[in-house]
Amino acid sequence: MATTKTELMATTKTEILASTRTKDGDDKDRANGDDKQMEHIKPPSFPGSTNRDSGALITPVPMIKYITTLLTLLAVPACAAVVREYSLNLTASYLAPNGFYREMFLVNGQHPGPLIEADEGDTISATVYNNLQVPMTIHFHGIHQLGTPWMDGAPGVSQRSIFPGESFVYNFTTVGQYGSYWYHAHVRSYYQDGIRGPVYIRPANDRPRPYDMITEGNATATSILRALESNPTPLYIMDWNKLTSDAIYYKEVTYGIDPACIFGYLINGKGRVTCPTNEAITAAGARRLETFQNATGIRSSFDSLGCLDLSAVNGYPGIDNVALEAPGFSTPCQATNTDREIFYANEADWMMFNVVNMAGGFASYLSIDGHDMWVLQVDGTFTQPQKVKQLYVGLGSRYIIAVPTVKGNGDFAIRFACSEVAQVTEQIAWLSYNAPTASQPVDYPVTSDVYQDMGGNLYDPDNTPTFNETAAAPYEESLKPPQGPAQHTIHFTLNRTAVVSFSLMDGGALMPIEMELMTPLLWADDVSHPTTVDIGIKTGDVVDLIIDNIDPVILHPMHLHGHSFWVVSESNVEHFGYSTVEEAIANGSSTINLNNPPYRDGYGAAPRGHVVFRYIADNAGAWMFHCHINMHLMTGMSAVILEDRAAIRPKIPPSVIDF
Ligand SMILES: [Cu+2]
Repeated sequence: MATTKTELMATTKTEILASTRTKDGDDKDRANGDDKQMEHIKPPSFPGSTNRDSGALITPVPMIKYITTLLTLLAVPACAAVVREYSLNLTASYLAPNGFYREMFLVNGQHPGPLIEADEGDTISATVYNNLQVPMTIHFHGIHQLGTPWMDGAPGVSQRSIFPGESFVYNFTTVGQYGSYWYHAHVRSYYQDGIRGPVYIRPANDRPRPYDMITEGNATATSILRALESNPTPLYIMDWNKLTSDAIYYKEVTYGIDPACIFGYLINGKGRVTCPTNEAITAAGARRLETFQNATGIRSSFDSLGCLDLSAVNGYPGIDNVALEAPGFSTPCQATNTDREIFYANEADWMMFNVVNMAGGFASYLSIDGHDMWVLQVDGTFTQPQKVKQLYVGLGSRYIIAVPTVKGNGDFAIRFACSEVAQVTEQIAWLSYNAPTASQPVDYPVTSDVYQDMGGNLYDPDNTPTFNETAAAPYEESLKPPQGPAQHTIHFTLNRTAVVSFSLMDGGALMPIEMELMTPLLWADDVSHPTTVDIGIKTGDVVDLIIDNIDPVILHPMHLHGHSFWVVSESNVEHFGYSTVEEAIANGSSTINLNNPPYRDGYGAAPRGHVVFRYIADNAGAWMFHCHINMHLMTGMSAVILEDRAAIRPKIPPSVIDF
């Protein structure tokens, strides 16, 4: 699927493949030899490319070293690390993935963008061509950018934006990382418009895998799983809006309202709008109505797309719903019959899915009618396997699941139901045992066991195992957090300070969206902004992040750049209550787990609860820590943690600083 080429090269080309800014206007000068170090190749032609001169030079490739390396590779094992080159061409289009046309963004002419794949240890070199009319950066979500913090794609933090007509080369190693990741725009909320796609890194041969535990030692089954692992089936969930993200943001800041709802989900970029009865929505949303009433004292209701009437939160009784343009309030639900995704299981004994939540706002519950799911990896780490029928899919998080097939006849629904208070909405894909056909299965199947309703509620909770995030410790038992006191403890409070104002810093300081256009904090002279944490973290230090969520309704999915972390304490009913982990241990806190905690790069902080993340500062840089709900990030719920900046500052390539 990837419209890319993979070049076999040794891994010592960083200085040559370092990011290079090109503009159509200065291509000629470079081609005339003003940069003698580089040879150039013509870029591939792109579907949907609108305004780029096909002769523009883009990716510098060191030809002599390339040939030398090819010769060298003849003598080395096939598994040697290589540089995998990708081109990501960003364009705008006008399409209707759910049956309703709107402006949207594409990567290489598609949404989601093409798969970027590698073997563990490879180097990825991805050239981004910004043919949009807005600035852009790409963040490789979950990739640590070990030693290359300037490739992290956080505008105003680790790089300057790629402006329209420009390109930038993201060049980084995958050493030490495997499994499922994704890439997405990190400027404003543009990934919700379509700038998002998957990254998959096949694990090294010597990684311990938990497959024997689920196959009970059956060598054939284990080898099947091992084979499936090289190319798991994509199962990407993404939310979809009626308006562009800029239009939504404009309404937020102009009217001071929170259009929290979506126009429905897409799965692998496909889906349709369905219009359940109001009775069905209200039944599935009973839990949400109760939660909302407990928090606000108001009995709310749902619109025809399952969106909870949030006038009370918005502070507008009798809100102007036309101005809000929440889906359904402005226009009653209209069903469409656009295609859904279909997977054909045929005679396979197992399916393996790569589940990625690429949404801009919502977590969801996944279940597959009539099937069990074995959860094998979470956020790029093999975990103690769990056999479940429902999986909570956190915003930004990734899960590798193995599904034993049932080999019946018929079509089984793969269901994603929104888990958030704001909306009852569901999208389905199909797992089919029928012969592939051009026609789509019926709307709602009843051919098999259905475990959850469109609100994610279980029909039979006592007999339906669900994924236990807290218990999903790494399979490699040595992957434990450092014991003893941390060198640094940072306390954060998640709070909604106004209708469209979300804070993370104690004291309520907000990160302004204008930060995106400022000199990146990675090398800026002035780092005194109130959302920058500059406390002298040195390489090797242990850092604890204590996060209390005082919001009564919203779970905030917190994402840390540059690191994975252990979730060493969590609660959905109480705040942490101590100033350090040490103090909590000394006082006999029951929520601390330093023995076998989950290892993640994103994790939800429950309303009225807390989480504590512990990580080792092994990656000097300037790292964002933020809520992954785009609207919260854009209105302030973000911080930057500086880590041994002095050590990395001299290593930043001039091409990045001068970009
Ligand atoms: Cu949030």
